[in-house]
Amino acid sequence: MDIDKIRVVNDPTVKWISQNWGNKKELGADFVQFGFLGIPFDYAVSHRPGTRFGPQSILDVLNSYSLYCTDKRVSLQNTVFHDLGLVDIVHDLRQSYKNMENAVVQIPKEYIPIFLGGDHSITDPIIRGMQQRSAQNFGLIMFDTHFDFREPLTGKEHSGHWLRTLEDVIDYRNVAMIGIGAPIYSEYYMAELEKRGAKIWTVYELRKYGRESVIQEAINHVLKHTKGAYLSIDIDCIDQAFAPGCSVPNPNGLFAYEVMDSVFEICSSIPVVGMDINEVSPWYDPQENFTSHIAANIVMNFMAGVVKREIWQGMESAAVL
Ligand SMILES: [Mn+2]
Repeated sequence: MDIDKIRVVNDPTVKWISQNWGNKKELGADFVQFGFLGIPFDYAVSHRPGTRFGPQSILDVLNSYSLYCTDKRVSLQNTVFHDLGLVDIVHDLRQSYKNMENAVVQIPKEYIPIFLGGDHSITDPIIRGMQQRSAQNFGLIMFDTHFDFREPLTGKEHSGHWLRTLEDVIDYRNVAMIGIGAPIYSEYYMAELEKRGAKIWTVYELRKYGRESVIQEAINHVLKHTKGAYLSIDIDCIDQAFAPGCSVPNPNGLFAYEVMDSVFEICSSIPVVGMDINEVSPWYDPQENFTSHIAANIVMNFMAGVVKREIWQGMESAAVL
């Protein structure tokens, strides 16, 4: 079996499969297992539709990559990639969210899941599912230009209020938000989130205080009351110059490397129980897969960070959390 390439092949005719593309005997005792779950969903997109095509596009790009994260000098050879297929999306918003949550709960405990969206509303059922499959409390580190904290209006659900609808299950003191900046919210949202204990860094503040020290502060913040973190990355945290293929392009976003390096540094420092990358909408890319390549590179940095921490440094796996 050729394990020099990342091969996560998604078969839309199979709703729930788990394939082991590596050979555990060859890999030896130390290996990390990632589970890829696609969520081809855009019923709740707040602006332009098309994020249902995100998962396949990101997987296509990942399939063309090698097992070496060259930028960070980390090999992913001792890694098993499980294809968990696609969540069954039906013409019923609530049933689709239920299917997402049920799929997350079923993921074997020893896998670190990587969710490929989908609009950002998927993070509500993902977090609910992750809480059921995790033994320990984990914080949330979120990269997004938007707060996603609006009051939901019945019948007008969209991807801009998942952080609010989670208020029955999450403690905002364990939330760190990085890259906020879109001027479409009133001051209330910033004040309310900070009142509830969330830490927020805008794009300006990240650069003013320095990326590395902000990331360290974000880590310290979520570890105050938890044992690890879950990462939710909205591709619109990245500037539209780099990531135009998304639902809501952002003219004041982070540079792609700022997100990639931050994700790597977080994952190589602390236990990370999983991640989602969302809002990739490939049809808006001016050239094929520009934005999906950024998403795939973020996933590479996520995996490289986890592998560096768990294999190189021999730290306890986040999968046990
Ligand atoms: Mn978002």
